[in-house]
Amino acid sequence: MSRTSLSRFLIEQQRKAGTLPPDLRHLIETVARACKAISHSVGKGELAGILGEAGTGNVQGEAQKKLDVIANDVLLEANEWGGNLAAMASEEMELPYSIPDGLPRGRYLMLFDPLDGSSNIDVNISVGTIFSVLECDESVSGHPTEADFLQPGTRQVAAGYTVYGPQTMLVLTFGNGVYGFTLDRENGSFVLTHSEMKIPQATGEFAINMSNMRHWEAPVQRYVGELLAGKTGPLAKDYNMRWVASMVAEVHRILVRGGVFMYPKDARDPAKPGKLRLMYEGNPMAFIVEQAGGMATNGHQRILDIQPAALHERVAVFLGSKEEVERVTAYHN
Ligand code: AFP
Repeated sequence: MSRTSLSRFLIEQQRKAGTLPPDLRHLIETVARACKAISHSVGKGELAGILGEAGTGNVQGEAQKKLDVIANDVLLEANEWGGNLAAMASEEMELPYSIPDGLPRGRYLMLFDPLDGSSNIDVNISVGTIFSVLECDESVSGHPTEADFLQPGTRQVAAGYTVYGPQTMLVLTFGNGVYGFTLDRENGSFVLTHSEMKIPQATGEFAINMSNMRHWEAPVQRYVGELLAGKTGPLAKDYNMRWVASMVAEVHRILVRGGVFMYPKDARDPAKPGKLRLMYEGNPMAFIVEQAGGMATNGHQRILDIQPAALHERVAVFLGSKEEVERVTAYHN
């Protein structure tokens, strides 16, 4: 069987009616290289002494794991000298990281969650990297600021994630379908294994952290109540439940076999519209899910249409198989 490497796939995309600019191709290759390094560290675990807490906190007040910090540094170092980016922003940094003076600056902005699901690292469960690429406005001449990143998800030119599980897989979209690449650990290259990934419209599987049930708003209470009622309830169908607590792993499962993933707004902290972050979790995952034929809303509107007001803004998330996301969104509206 002839294999298509990530490099070959990207070059072919570039040739195909110019759908992929060369500098964006180069950026994605660099991100993929960084993800291989992160995959290697994740795979070593305790052998490299990198499990456990870093002893620091991030801007959201969450304790950082050693691997959160390592993955963030790997992504910054790999991308700062490539000449494709004007600045980067990350879950682990309060402010954007501008490409230092003396290094060539490119026209893209990248946001990432370097190690999503990091509370799962120490227990050897899948974690992942999520990234989103935007264009920097041409009028920005100096160092980009937070305001330059505040673009709705519809403006993303690329998004992807790498899941570090039993296999390491990179899943990508540039707005014309979703493609999955499996890391061949023997020769170190990502190989196209999942072409044109499509989410089934209907599903019998849902994912939500049920321990928060008492804090949910009425539409979510109603919807999950109906899922739990199964065949004898209004949906007349039995549903199965999964909760990995790594969004990357949940989205990957949904891309492969369908399902609905929810992290709703809840009453634990009424000031927050949800737990997940819009710009480096909600937007890239919504872009991928929509490109695979699924749907992603905050309960009221399409996630990709939200105008962000802050870099680390939070968002409620309902994504996956269209029939179910439509239903839970209709209950909100
Ligand atoms: P961590 O990266 O802090 O482990 O958070 C992971 C996450 O943002 C997302 O990947 C999960 O879906 C969600 O949080 C899990 O949250 P709960 O711990 O509230 O279930």
